[in-house]
Amino acid sequence: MAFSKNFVWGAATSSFQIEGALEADGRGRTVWDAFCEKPGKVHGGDTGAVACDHYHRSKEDVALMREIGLQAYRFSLAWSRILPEGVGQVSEAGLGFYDRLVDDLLAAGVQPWVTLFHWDYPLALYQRGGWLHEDSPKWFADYTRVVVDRLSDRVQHWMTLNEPQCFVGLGHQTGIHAPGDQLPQAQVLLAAHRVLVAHGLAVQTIRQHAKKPAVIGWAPTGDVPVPETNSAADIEAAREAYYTVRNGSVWNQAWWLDPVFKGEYPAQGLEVYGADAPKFTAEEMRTIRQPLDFLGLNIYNGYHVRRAADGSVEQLPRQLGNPQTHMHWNVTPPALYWGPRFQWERYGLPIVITENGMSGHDWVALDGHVHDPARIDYLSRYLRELRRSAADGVDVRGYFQWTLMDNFEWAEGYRYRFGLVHVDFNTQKRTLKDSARWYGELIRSNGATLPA
Ligand code: IFM
Repeated sequence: MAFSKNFVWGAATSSFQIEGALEADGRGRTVWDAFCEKPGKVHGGDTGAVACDHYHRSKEDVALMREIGLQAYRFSLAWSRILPEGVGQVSEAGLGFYDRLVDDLLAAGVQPWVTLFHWDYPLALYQRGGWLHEDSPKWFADYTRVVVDRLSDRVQHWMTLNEPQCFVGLGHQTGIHAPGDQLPQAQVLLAAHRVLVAHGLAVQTIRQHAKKPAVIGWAPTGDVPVPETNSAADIEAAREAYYTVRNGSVWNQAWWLDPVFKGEYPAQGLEVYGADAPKFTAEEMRTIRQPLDFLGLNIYNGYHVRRAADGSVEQLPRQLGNPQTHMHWNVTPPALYWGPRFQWERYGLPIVITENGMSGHDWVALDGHVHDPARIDYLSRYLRELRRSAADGVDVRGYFQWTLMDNFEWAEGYRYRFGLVHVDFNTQKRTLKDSARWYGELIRSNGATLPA
């Protein structure tokens, strides 16, 4: 079976990674603005100051989306462009930017899929306690209300949070991302809890105030354990690895997804986190568990596991010389089969791949084009696996390639290029890569041009 008739094909970006214009029109500072200013935190001292200058070039970028043939564009809103202090005064200029972007997208025949939060947390709120503050879920809900009041007459697809595992784990536990904190586990888990309540309140806000029927999801992430063989034992070992909570880490699925879909933290997680687990009320758990329309999954890579003779889950070493992207992420296409399948089997919600893609050694060749055969091969291999999961009964509704254009790769600065469109960061010249044209053809055929 091929991709369903209404399957949605798109590409994704996020505000801080592409917009630049950090001081334009009264935008408030974010934790990422401050983090980039700290010596040694971002590769090469790179910052988001200009990025792809999308704030000033959004019309050109929408024209590129149209040229490629995207059906949908997933982008995030910069909270502090809309509310410079995070709460209170609304910036008409900031809101107006997204208002016009939505109009331009619709005029180009591209459906807007809006992510409310993709890591650029307002600095003013961080200084008041950030995600640890007990009011932080309400701050997020109030911001959501402003956005929904303005955009929901045209926007129907919403995602609350992008990759909570990252902005909590990397931002508050290991500190390699903004705001750069290394908190004790109990505080990390408290922040995570507030994040989940914020998600729930935002969903309620969208449902109550959207002017058009809303289609709502969120976009967690995580490497996918791939069973070494198709034996029931190895499949079960992979499933176990995917949902197991490990002490000292927030990199798992169950701690984040069980509350959202089942209204409870996993018992195994409560046990391993022990006294560090957050105190919560039944009402908070009810708030977190709001009906959603889809589960967004950001999936890039996986690792192989099998059931060991002693019954434990054994992670296999990567094979010598296995293919890796420029950023040294293992190329593991079956991750896009097993991830959607495990999540569908456990939570039963339609799946949208909200991110998938690779960083490559891309540059403009002497002939003026950007040849990126590795990306075409990567996407082909992963999408074949996604197609296989659909054929096996997983309800897969859409796919968003990460990312529309080369951009600011967080602590890695500008050195890794994930885009379908090459960006010369000195001149801001955009060049469609070969993969963009390939992807356009794939979209027009609804995936039929993928190899068997
Ligand atoms: O660039 C990031 C994105 O912001 C979140 N998901 C992973 C991408 C590649 O690292």
